[in-house]
Amino acid sequence: MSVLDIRVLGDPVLRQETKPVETITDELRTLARNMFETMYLAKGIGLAAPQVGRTERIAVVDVDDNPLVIINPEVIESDGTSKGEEGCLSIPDVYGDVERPATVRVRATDLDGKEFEVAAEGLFARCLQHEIDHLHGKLFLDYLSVLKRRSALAKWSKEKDKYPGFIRKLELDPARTHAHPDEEL
Ligand code: K1U
Ligand code: ZN
Repeated sequence: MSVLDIRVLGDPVLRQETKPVETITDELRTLARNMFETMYLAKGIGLAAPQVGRTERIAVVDVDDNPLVIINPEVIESDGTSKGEEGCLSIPDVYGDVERPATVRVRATDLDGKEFEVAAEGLFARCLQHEIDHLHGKLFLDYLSVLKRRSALAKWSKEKDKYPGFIRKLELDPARTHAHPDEEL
C-alpha cells in the first residue's frame, strides 16, 4: 500500500470534472486501497480522486468505522437542510459552515462492479455530498457567503506556502517508516 500526495487549493485538478469509470480494474482497486491509507493517515473521513491528482469518478469515505468506496456516485434523493462545519484535506486548517440537504440517498457502484444505494444522514450525508462535489470540481468554499469566503481565502493565503507545487506531503507514521527487524537482513 502507498500513501499518496494530496493536491491542495490552487491545483487545477481540484476544479476539473471527473470521468465516469467504465471498467473496474485491479489498478482502480489499488487506487482505492491507497486512497483509504492516505485518508486515514490524514485523519479525514473522506477522500476523492482529484485530491490525489486522479480524474476517475471514485471516492472513499469512512464515517463511524464504515469504510465505503463509491464509484460514479449520484445523489438520487435529498431532503431537509442542515448547517454544519466542514474542513477539506485539500485546504488544510480552513473551515466553514455549509448548508446542505440533511439526508441523501446515493446510488453508486462498488469495486465488484455492483450498483448499490445507500441512505445517509448527519455527518455521513455531509461527507458523501462533500466527496461527490469534489468529483464535479466543487469545493466547500463555493457555498460560503462572499464575506466568509474572503475570510477563508485570507486564512488560506497564510497557509498555502507550506505546500509548494500545490502538493501536501503527509508525514509517514514513524512506526511504519522503520523496517521490521526481520526485514533489515
Ligand atoms: O474530502 C475531504 O477533503 C475530506 C474531508 C471530508 C469532510 C469533512 C467534514 C465534513 C464533511 C466532509 C475531511 O475529512 S476533513 C477532516 C475533518 O474535517 C473531519 C474529520 C473527522 C470528523 C469530522 C471532520
Ligand atoms: Zn474536501
